[in-house]
Amino acid sequence: MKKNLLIMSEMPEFLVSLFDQSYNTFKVWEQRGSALNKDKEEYISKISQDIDAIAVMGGTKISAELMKRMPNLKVIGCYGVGYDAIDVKFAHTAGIKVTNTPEVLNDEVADTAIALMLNVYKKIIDAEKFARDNLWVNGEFPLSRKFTGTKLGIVGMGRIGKAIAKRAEAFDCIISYHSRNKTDVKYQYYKNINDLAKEVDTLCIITPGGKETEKLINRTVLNNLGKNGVIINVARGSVIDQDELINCLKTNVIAGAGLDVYANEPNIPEELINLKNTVLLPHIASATVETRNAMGQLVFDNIKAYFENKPLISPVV
Ligand code: NAP
Ligand code: 8YV
Repeated sequence: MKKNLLIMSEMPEFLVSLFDQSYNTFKVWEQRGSALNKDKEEYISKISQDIDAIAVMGGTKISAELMKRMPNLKVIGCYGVGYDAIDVKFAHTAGIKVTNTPEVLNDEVADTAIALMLNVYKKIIDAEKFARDNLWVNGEFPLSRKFTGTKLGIVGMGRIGKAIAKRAEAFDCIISYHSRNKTDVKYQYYKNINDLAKEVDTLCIITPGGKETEKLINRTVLNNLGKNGVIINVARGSVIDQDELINCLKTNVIAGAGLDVYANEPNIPEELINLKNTVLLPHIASATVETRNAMGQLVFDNIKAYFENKPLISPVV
């Protein structure tokens, strides 16, 4: 008998069609009416008793309350490596397996981090607009800053942190890092994030989100990074104190920021949008056809493995 799969948020067509072939699918995002949340809520209430599995985008919250309403729920497939939106602690106590999509997106996210660095330093986006607006006829575009050879501090030397470091080596960056534990890399380790911030030109954030890392990048870290310093965030908006970041960018306490993630997505504060020293992306670090396909396949394969009593490919432990 086919299992019942609740798809919480809109997912790529190929993945939905794979799911449609193997499961009875229930698509929450299609429940659009005048009162969106009320419609979704009523829909979930009608089917919750029968749900065996959930597939969900990384940004969609899966709370303990929601899981408690699904007595048959066995497995949650998260379409993303970051699972901070899922109450994993509760899931584990309730015997619900959680899977995520590590490794397959390392290259993509690292490429995006480097793209943000190059864009903040070399002002590529501003220069492109300048050329397109035909302003060159009035004079040269102002000089920007050299990225090659700068000191890069990576906060979170995990799978993606290492992929960023590998790329930064090609730019002759002097690389160092902070995480809670020293790891097996040749780069200089800083136990104290403020010591790292004092030392580097760029701080690139690539830790998980959630309570443990909330506002890890606070006013003190930004002060220590200093007036020539650049922040790059491809982790989660929660890792930076966003209000302090805005204050520091406005008053030139730091030089600039390249951001893919924000405190309250999909909302980007007007103040950040109006700043000239920011490069802003709409959480697209992993968003290419190739990488999203690989992530989708992994979500599918994990849920399939569960129902075939095979070992999960990438369980969250
Ligand atoms: P990972 O391999 O688990 O690496 C995480 C790193 O962060 C580790 O070095 C870990 O080291 C460090 N860390 C964890 N908690 C910390 C803390 N409290 N303070 C300092 N360092 C801490 O994860 P990954 O695969 O590289 O992914 C990292 C994160 O990137 C994901 O969780 C996700 O939030 C984000 N991400 C964003 C996008 C995007 O689209 N923007 C895409 C993919 C991933 P220790 O345990 O030693 O501290
Ligand atoms: C996804 C991400 O875009 O993997 C992650 O942690 O943030 C991104 O790759 C996000 O999870 C939406 O599904």
